[in-house]
Amino acid sequence: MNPVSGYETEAGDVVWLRLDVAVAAAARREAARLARRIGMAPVRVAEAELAVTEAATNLQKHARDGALALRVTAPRGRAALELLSLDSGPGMTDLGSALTDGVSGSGTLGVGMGAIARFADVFDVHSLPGRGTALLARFWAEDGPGPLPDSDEPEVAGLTRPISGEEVCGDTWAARTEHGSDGTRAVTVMMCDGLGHGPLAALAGERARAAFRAGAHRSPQDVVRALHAELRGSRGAAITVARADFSRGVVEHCGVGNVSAFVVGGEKRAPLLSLPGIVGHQLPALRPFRTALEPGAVLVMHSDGLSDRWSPADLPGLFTRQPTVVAAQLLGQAGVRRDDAGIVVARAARG
Ligand SMILES: [Mn+2]
Repeated sequence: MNPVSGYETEAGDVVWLRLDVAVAAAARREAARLARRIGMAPVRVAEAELAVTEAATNLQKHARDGALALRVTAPRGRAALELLSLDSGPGMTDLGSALTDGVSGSGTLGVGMGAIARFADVFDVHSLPGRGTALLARFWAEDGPGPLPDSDEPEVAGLTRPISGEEVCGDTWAARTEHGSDGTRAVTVMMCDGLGHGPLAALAGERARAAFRAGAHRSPQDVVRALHAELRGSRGAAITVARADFSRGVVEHCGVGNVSAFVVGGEKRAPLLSLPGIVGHQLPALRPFRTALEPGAVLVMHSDGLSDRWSPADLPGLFTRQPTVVAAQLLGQAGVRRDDAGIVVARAARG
């Protein structure tokens, strides 16, 4: 295949805000700071601030437990501010009315969600009644045409969250899409769990991302070998690299250490096996694995900061949502607090 276009994307800094009395003010301040950093026009900054404040107030009033995440991303090379809201219930039982301002005033999380949806350039939400809601609102840095170029490229997004008490995260991800001249659409994705947590684990993750960037157009096995060389002398990491070729319907992957990876299709998930070892310390004999990728299937890879005991059947409707919402909802439902957490999700473009 001869890639003629594509883009790289990777984990960046995520500002996590836990629920407390000051969450709305803190979220607003942080949103304004990030929005200005990417050159957003003042009027648009004010709108983003309003949406973020609304989301924070909603969580504070109605959620049992929850968090907001704010970050700068660049999906397909276009800078944006992203707001994610996660909660563990009660959740919205009626999304339809929740999206209509003033209709669902009866103490659900839906209050004001219509306002957030209207302000955002991209809005998506998934709710599990009684269990939790994940909401995404994206604000482009610059006004521009609605549809993105190359909209038939695969979609990929991830999310990381440090262990409680740490500022930096040892889990990280990176992805590179390929848009071949022969019409192929593929994405190569890395999930990396730097051993332990804190700055040294984060450093291993940084080195892994740099090596991944440098390793374009290689097979997953060769990328893992390159990562192994780059991570010598570091903490070491568990890493899975997978190349999902949506045109040919196949995933090729290579995993070393404890990263969970699945192809999810319908109510089933097929695990992508990894080999024992530590990237940077001890590499086993690598061999390629191939797994079928049915139309509509989604690739999910996450660290052990999420329990791997989730089931697609328990998450109805989730795997048709935006990859960011899939990642956020899975983190909310399966995340553990005693470790760094990282997840990345890739899917074919939806026509
Ligand atoms: Mn871990």
